[in-house]
Amino acid sequence: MKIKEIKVIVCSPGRNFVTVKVITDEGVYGIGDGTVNGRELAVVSYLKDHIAPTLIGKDPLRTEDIWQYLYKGAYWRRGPITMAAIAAIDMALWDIKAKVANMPLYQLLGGRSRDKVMIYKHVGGLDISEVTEGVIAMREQGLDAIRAQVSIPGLPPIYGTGPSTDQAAGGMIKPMVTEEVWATHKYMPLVPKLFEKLRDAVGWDVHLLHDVHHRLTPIEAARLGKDLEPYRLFWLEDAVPAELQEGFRIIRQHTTQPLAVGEIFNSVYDTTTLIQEQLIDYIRVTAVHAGGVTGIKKIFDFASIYHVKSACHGPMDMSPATMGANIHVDTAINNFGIQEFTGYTKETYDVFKCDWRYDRGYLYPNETPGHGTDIDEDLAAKYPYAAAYLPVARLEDGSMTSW
Ligand code: GCO
Ligand code: MG
Repeated sequence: MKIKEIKVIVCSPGRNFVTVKVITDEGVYGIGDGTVNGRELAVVSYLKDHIAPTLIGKDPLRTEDIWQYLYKGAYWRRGPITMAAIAAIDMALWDIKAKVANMPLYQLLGGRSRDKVMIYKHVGGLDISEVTEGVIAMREQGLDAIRAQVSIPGLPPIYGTGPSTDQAAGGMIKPMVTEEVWATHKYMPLVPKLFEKLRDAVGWDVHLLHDVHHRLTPIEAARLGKDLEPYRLFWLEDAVPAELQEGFRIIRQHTTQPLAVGEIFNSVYDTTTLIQEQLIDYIRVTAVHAGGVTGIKKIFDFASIYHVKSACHGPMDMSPATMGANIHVDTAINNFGIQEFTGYTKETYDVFKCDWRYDRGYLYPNETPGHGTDIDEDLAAKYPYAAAYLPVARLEDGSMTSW
């Protein structure tokens, strides 16, 4: 079997997605996702100009060798654009391999380790009572794990908290960069009040999560972790900007609050200190941003040695193909923790045909061959690329800060 053609499909059914279709000389094809939110066309060029021509004629079943060929062979290793391009090809090759084996992908990754994949969704709101109502409503929809974010009084709504930044409504990305305002001292006292109210409202059977989105310093994060301990969060996510892995040592010294990080990581080398020193509890890499099925499997297997669990990043800015790949890895590995799943818009589900399914707080892999996601190319063509950017953030004095 040989790779005959590699198509790179860019479409925007509500938001931009970069999709790869690897077609073999025997007619079997595979689908992969290479979407990097706000930087999509960089991956398109990487795939079209620098990868596709080098893979024609290669054996698509050599998934490990092709991964290493693209990783080691580029010389310029790692980075989000390179790793997303490798991921797109890798996901498509695993899709092909599973179709050739006539099995759902999880069978090739070790077989089933669990019956269902627990997910969490997001609730945001302009004040604590609005968030509480949202969490109660989600609980009624069957969710066993819910992430809660609240707007900060005196500041305009920021990421994840209000209608202007509501991902589910697709409002977070804009045709041009918008600027948000951040003030740590206004945020810190508010979050424990939110979770006190939530525990009163929904009790202790439900997992509650919170995303700091890389906004604190280590000692601030340590303080927040301590203040949240009475409410026993499932995790505190991205408490600090994670380039400096050593920052987590300070947080860990001060709090027993479980910690999660990893959505912007793209290789196992971003995680070595964090995992080997057991500074985190959940590693949140995802198939598209960390080198595909091959990439995240390497990271999760490494994490399993150190009691760190998986938690694939999964908002709607990665395509259903990534979600399909994630669900199969989630199903197969032993050290699964949780899967983020915000769901997709109707337009996205129309373009991407999914055999995997969601039901009341849990995801179930397809039993059909492959990772269970396909693309309707004709329909995709009706949703052309539309320039879109994530916001940036400034402190109240106007200086740039982490978004
Ligand atoms: C999450 C993330 C996302 C990111 C987004 C950026 O936890 O789901 O923080 O919402 O902000 O993926 O493109
Ligand atoms: Mg996050």
